[in-house]
Amino acid sequence: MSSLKETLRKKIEEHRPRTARLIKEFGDVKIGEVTIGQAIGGARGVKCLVTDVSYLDPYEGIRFRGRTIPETFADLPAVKGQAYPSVESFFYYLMTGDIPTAKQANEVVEEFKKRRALPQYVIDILRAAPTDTHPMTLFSQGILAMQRESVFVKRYNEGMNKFDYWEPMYEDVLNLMPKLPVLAAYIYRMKYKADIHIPSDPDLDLGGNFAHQMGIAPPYDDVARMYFILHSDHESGNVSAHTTHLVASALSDAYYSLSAGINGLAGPLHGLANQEVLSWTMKFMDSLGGQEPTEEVISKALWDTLNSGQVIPGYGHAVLRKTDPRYESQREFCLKNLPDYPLFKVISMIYKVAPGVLQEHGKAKNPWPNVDAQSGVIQWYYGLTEWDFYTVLFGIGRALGVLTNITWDRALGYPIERPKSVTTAMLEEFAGIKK
Ligand code: HAX
Repeated sequence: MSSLKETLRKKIEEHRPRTARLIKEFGDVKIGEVTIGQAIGGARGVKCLVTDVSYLDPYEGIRFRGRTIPETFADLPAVKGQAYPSVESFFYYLMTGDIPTAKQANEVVEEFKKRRALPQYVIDILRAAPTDTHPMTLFSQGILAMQRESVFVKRYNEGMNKFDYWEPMYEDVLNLMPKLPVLAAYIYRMKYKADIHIPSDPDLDLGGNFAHQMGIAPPYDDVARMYFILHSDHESGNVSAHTTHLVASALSDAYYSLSAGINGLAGPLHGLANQEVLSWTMKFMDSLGGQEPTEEVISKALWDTLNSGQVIPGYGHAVLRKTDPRYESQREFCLKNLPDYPLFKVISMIYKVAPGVLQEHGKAKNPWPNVDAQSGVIQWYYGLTEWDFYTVLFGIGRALGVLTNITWDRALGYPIERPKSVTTAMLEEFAGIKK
């Protein structure tokens, strides 16, 4: 058995009594109340999900298993000769909460390599889709197509003890995760690179092989590692994480669950915002007709967007109340690696202007940028200019977090999710305005 699975088993066995005790002895303890505003308003701030994989503080930002982004990058073993850790070492960390040794991380690298080949039937399905199909649709379809391989379904149909559910879920997760970058690279090259494909390189880790199969030279491999880790998890309430968890709660397997989560990520208020940021910025640049952007014209363009009833993509957040540390981390990368790049300068100018515009507009509770405001510039700089593809990159990263979560959901025996709804008339009764 691999060291990851062994460690995970130990952690699960240690954790189970904590969850069981909380339900049995303290199940009636209140952790919050729900208002009418929250019931109508997308359950904002309602505490009704449990995860130990990450926690999002409105003012501090995300912590993965208790570590901030800089701490995570500093503490995980970096890939030899590179600035960032391998995605595989991060996956070990997310799953177990332990920083892996170089040997343990390498075991995951090798395990992922064994499982990453994309079945031919997935390729056939992708190729059968109309050529204008969005890359996110293809990505979701590719994941769903592989559902027939689910180990969980096979074991469930054979008859399995509830306490053993996590093991076949883990197997599905380990089969699915390494295939995602390969699937993504296939979609990318089929759509945008004359359908010419690059075979995977058996010497490379997930990030390295992704860059290689995309056909983008180093240091894009390190960019991919950074990007996937940064986008992995943002606690459980965001649409992609919540959807994946919700679908898995019906004992749907990892393929069904992740495909559903990816569909949620494809919404413009969620992951697709990274595509929207680039398309907004490029339209804005085009409108300048070659003139240098100034803060005044940026401000006008932002107001035009707001006045036409649209959102400023890449700004605002349902939980955060400051600049997203994932934005800051990518900004630092840009300041170090592409400080004079014209597009980065425009994005920096927007950062200077947009929070003030949004404050003056007076609606958004958080006028600061989120992860999506900065990520496209880096991709563009390294030659990935097809912005329709950006959310697929997000999807690979997000899979790390949500697949870890659903493994733990099965380990801790979380039940089928089923909140209660009320009618508008009932709310009027609660409010005391109904006769
Ligand atoms: N531009 C214009 N208006 C905005 C805004 C923005 N960037 N952010 C919020 N608002 C508006 C809302 O639309 C809402 O308006 P109404 O009262 O008319 O409905 C009002 O301000 C209050 O919203 P909020 O409470 O501050 O924000 P929500 O929790 O409702 O929504 C969103 C959070 C991220 C969806 C929102 O800020 C938004 O639409 N941002 C732009 C899209 C975006 O960048 N999405 C990516 C978010 C990060 C993420 O999930 N990445 O995957």
